[in-house]
Amino acid sequence: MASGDLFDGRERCELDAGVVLLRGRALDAVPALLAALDAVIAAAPLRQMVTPGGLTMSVAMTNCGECGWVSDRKGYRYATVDPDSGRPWPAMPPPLARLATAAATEAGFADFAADVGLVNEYVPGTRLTLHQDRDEASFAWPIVSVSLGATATFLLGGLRRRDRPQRLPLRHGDVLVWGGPARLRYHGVLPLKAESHPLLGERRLNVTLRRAL
Ligand code: MD3
Ligand code: FE
Repeated sequence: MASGDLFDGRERCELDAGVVLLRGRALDAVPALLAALDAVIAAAPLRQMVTPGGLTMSVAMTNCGECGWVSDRKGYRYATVDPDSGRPWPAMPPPLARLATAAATEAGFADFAADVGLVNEYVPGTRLTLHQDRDEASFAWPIVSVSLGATATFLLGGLRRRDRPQRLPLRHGDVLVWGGPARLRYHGVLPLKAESHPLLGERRLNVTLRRAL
């Protein structure tokens, strides 16, 4: 059998209406993506934000693009300026913008142009509780998620908080796109297990590419 026939970990699975998992879709771009993320994090360091209820989030976050997602005692919102520096967020790196548009197209969502890249950093124990992404101006656009580093277990819930979530591993290089009927589904991430990745160590970076404005 030719080596081209061997399964290389890349496949497209439609998990549910509007939820498309592109396994390994980001693998070719990993060096460019990691270099771009290093530059973003150097310009706008990762930080643990505070929720409106006064709790410090488990995930450390930063943003790139025309605006960024922020949380503080006043609420959740998109802001064009990094509140920690008073400067605009670093520009959206072209490799991230290209991957977002291509992955959205492959998932059936044409003409997607992200204006936000929200970067989430997970270390062992970091989790993200079940939530909806609803701070964007329009829910007509999909969201594209790129996973890098250690494997996480993500929770795919339903449209109501009480709907029992399905569990799915998200691995280095996986791209998940959700939109249309899935855009407002609840989702979260279980506490990261201590497991080392050759490039990122015991760390996971997830970038969600969104259209917020
Ligand atoms: C949306 N991030 O930043 S992305 C977030 O892995 C966020 O850092 C997670 O949720 C992370 O807001 C998850 C992947 C994801 C998975 C399933 C979903 C998002 C989803 C199902 C429905 C809607
Ligand atoms: Fe989310």
